[in-house]
Formats: sequence, structure tokens, C-alpha cells
Amino acid sequence: MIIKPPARMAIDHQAVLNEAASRISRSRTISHAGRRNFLRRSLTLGGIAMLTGCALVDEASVDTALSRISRINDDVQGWLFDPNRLAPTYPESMITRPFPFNAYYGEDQVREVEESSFRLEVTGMVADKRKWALSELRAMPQIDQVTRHICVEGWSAIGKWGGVPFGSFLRQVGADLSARYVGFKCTDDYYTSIDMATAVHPQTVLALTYDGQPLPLKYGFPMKLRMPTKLGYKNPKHIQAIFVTNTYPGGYWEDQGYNWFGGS
Ligand SMILES: Nc1nc2c(c(=O)[nH]1)N[C@H]1C(S)=C(S)[C@@H](COP(=O)(O)O)O[C@H]1N2
Ligand SMILES: [Mo]
Repeated sequence: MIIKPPARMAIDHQAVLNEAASRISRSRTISHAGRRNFLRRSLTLGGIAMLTGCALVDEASVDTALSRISRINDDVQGWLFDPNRLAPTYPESMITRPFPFNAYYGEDQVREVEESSFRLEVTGMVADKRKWALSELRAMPQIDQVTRHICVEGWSAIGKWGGVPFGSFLRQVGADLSARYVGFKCTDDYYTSIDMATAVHPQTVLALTYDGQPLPLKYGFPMKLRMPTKLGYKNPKHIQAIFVTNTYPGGYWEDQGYNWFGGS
């Protein structure tokens, strides 16, 4: 089927995005599935073509349109993100046991990391680029929180993570907090990146423990970034390097089409 593109016209992108943002926030009171249907019903094919500037004539242009929508969606989620709104926390009695494992490989392929020689690298737009031993991170003030992890593969689970509030860590290394992104490289070659607003959110934790114990290997030893405001794939395990940048770093799943903002 060939869908005729609308005639070229000046598009007020700001107005379109404002409308999309207000639709999303209005639809926040309804369920996730309801919200999806709501948006699906409100965006016509002509609307998609107009919003993305793509004539939906073949599969390639549909893919381009979808990835542009995903980037517009990143912007809208970024604008809607409330830096003071807290994700729900739960009593310890609700912790999911055993907590599920997930990665882009099987649990038998988790790679060892040697604790004594491990050093966290910190690069990019930061004043202090020195490397960190695990013991130095453990010496910083720590917090604990019980939150829900949501994986797009269709499961969610409640767990307890503890560690250094990531905002404190970024301030400690003199990160430029006006930079757009914080990127992560992991010892298993996974990588991802987040927006600065989420990086300094009060519940974003550079987690060193799980359920009161040093972070087990399968859950991301030596450290993971735990963000209850973001979906599972945005929470990098086995962090080796952290960098602050204005250049979009993408991510392992994000580069394969997962939405970059990945709010939950
Ligand atoms: N380094 C690394 N981090 C990762 C992944 C991965 O494959 N490698 N998978 C992500 C996904 S999709 C999920 S759901 C969670 C799973 O974390 P868990 O094993 O603690 O449940 O880790 C995320 N972080
Ligand atoms: Mo996931």
C-alpha cells in the first residue's frame, strides 16, 4: 500500500510537540496500555508523516519515521521528566526473591571482574579524571532503596540497591552538570547513556550493594547504575567507565531501536 504524503507545508514543530506532550501528560492518569492505545489513536498516518517529514512510501521510510518519532519521544520525555518526582519505594518484605537475572547473554557467561585491580575510569567533561578503586567509592556516604525494576521483555521485580547517590559522585569529580549526557562503558561491552537530569535525580544511585551485600557478579559487580525512573536496559551493570559529554553516545539496545530516554 502506498500512503500519499501530505503536501509539503511549514510545520510548527514546537506546537506539534507541545500537543504531543500535553496528550502524554493527560494520558498519564490512564494505564500504560491505555496510554499506548490513546497515542496510537491520536496519531494518524498523515500526522506521522507530518511530524517526521517522512513520506511513508516504503519500509525504509517507515523505519526512518519510527526512529525520528523515537527521538521526538526522547525530547518529550526529557521535557516531561520532573527532577523532583520520586519513583515509588517498597517495604523490604516485597523484595522479589530470587531477583531475576538478565543480560544480552546467559547467566553462565557472566564475566569475572578482579576487585583488587579494578579501577573505575571517569572521563570527558569532568574536572577530576582520576581513577577510582572500589574502596574509595565505599568510603563515600551511601544510601539504600527498595524500588521496582521494569524490563521491556515483560517482567518486573522489586529489589534493594545501595550505594553512592550519583549526583554526589558527579559533583565530587567536578562534572559539568550542564552537559547533555552521561555515558557508561561496561566490562561485558554493554554500553548506554542517560540525560543529565536523570543522572542527578535523587534516586539515581551508583550501586555497590544488592540486598545489603556487595553487588553479586550476576547483578553487575563491581557496580551498576540503578535508576528507578528508567527501564531495565538503561541501568548499566559492570560499569568500567563513566564519561560526561555533549555528543550523543547511544547504547547497546538503543542503537538497535530501543527508545533512548527509556523512562519508566
Ligand atoms: N552490562 C550490562 N548491563 C545491563 C545489561 C547487560 O546485558 N549488560 N542488560 C540490561 C537489561 S535489559 C536488564 S533488564 C538489566 C537486568 O539486570 P539484573 O540482572 O540485575 O536483573 O540489566 C541491564 N543492564
Ligand atoms: Mo531488560
